[in-house]
Amino acid sequence: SYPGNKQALISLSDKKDLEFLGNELQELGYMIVSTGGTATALENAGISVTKVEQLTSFPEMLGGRVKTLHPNIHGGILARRDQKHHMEALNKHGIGTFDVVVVNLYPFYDKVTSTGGINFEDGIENIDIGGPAMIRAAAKNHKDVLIVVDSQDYPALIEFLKRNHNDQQFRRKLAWKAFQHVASYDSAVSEWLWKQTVGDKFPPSLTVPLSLKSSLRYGENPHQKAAFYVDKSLYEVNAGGIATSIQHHGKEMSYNNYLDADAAWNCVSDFKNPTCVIVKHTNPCGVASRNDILEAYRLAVKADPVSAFGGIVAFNIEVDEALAKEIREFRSPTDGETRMFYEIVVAPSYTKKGLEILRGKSKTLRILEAEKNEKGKLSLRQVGGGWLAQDSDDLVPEDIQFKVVSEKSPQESELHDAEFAWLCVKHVKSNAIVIAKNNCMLGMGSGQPNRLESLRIALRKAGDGVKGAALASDAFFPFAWKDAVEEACESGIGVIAEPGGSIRDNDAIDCCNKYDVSLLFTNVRHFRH
Ligand code: 93A
Repeated sequence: SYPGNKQALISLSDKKDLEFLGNELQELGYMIVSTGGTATALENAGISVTKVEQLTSFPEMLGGRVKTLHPNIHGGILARRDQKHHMEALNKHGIGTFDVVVVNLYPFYDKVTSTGGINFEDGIENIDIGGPAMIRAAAKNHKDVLIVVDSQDYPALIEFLKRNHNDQQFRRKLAWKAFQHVASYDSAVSEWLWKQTVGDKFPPSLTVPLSLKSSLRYGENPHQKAAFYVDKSLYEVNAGGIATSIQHHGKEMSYNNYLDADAAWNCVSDFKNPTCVIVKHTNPCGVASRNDILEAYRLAVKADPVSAFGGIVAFNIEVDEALAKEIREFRSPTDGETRMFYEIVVAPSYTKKGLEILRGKSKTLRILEAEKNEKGKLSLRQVGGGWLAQDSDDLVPEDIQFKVVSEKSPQESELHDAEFAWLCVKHVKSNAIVIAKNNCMLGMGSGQPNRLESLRIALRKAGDGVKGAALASDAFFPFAWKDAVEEACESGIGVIAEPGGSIRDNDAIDCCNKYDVSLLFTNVRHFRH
C-alpha cells in the first residue's frame, strides 16, 4: 500500500478509453491499482500499475470470483476521511485510501442475450459481485471518492481533478449514476433468473429501472412539468427506437414530439418497401409506399395536406439529397404556395448532402436518426397507481390470413390494397378505419367512440378515391345494415377487411354480397386505445 499517495482503483470489463484514462491519471500523479485484465491492458499501454494482489497479498481466488473483496481494497474506499478512528484503522493496517474508483461490470446482459444465448452456468458466472461492491462502496463514500462507471465521463473526471475544486454536486451526480448502473445491472440479472424459472411465460418480472434521459421543457401542456426516462438496460445495448435516436438538428424535442415521433417511427418501420408516413397527434394521416420515395412523400402529404402541416414525417429508407430537397421545397397542395412545415423528420439514415439540405429548411426542424425497434418488447401504459403490461403488437399482414367470406373474391390488387390498409389501421387509434389503394392511404378516421363516425371521416377524406379502394377496420362491425358496412358499400368500396367475430357477422356478409363487395375476415384485431 502507498499511504499518502493519491490512488485510483480501476477495474473494467469494457476497456474503452482506458489508455486515455490511465495516462491522464498518471500525469496527475495517481498510483493506479487494477485487477488482472485491466492491469495487463494498462501495462501494455506503458502505464505503471499496481496489481490488486500486491495490496491484498492474496491471489485472485475461486476462478476470479474473489479478486477485490478484501479489507485492503474496501477499507481504502469506505474509510471516512473526517473520522479519526477510521484513518487510524487504515494506518494501523497499512491501507491507503482511494480517491478515484473506475469500474464497469461483467457484460451480463450482452452475454445472456447474445445470439444463441449461453447456458445457465455461464450465465451465473457472468454475475459480477466484486464490481458492484466496489461501485456501491465508492458511491456511498462519494464525499471523498469519485466513482465513475461510464467511459463517457472520463473527460469530465479528468477536468474535475485538474480544477481541483471540491464540487459536491459533481460527486453526487456520479454517485447517482453509479447506483443507477448497479440497479440496472441487478434488474437484468433478476429478469434473467425469472426467465430461467418460468421460461418465456407472461408476465415477465418487471424490475427495469428507468434512467433520466433529459428533463423536458414541459409535458403535454405548458403547465405540466415533464421528463423523459429511458429503459436503462435497453438503452445500454441500444435496442433501437425513439429513446436512442440521434438528433442531428433542430429545437429540443418536446413531450408531444416524442409521442408523435414514436408513433411515426413505429408505423413506418412496419413497411418493407420504401415508405413515407406522416403523423399528426400520434395518428398516421398520410402513408404511401413507392419505389420512388419522392413520389411516396408527395402522396403521403396529399392524403391529408391540412393535417400533414406541422406533422412528423418518417421514412424507412435513407434521406438523400433529392428527397431532402423535395421535403424542403414541397408546397402545400391546399394552396400550391405555402411550403410544407414539419416538426420532425425521422429516418434510419441521411446522406451528408441530405442532412445539410434539411438543416437549411428551418432552424427548428428536428432531424432524428433512429434504429428500428426490436420486436417482442414489452409495451407499458400507466394507469392511476400502476402499470399495464402487454406484448407489443408485432403482427404484420404476412402473419395474418385474409379469409374471403363474401361471394365475391377480391382481385390480386384488391387483396394487396386490403393488406396495405390493414397495416395502416394497426397504427391508428381506435375506433380506426383506413381506406387505401395502390400502396397509398387515401383516408382515415381515428379515435371516434363510434365506428360509423370514423368511417364517415375516412370516406370524406378519401373523396372520389373511394371507388374500388380497400377499407380496413381495426375491429369488427357491430352492425351492418343502415350502418357502417352498408355505408361503406354504398360509397363504392371494393373490398373490406375486418377481424370478424361479431354476432352479426352474417349481416356484414349479406350486406357485402348485396353490393357485390369482397369481405375478408382476418381473425385478428388491432385495437389501439
Ligand atoms: O468475480 S467478481 O465478482 N469478483 C471480484 O472480486 C471482482 N473484482 C472486480 N468480479 C470482480 N471484478 C470485475 O472484474 C469488475 O467489475 C470488472 O468488470 C472486471 C475486470 O476484470 P479484469 O480487470 O481482470 O479484466
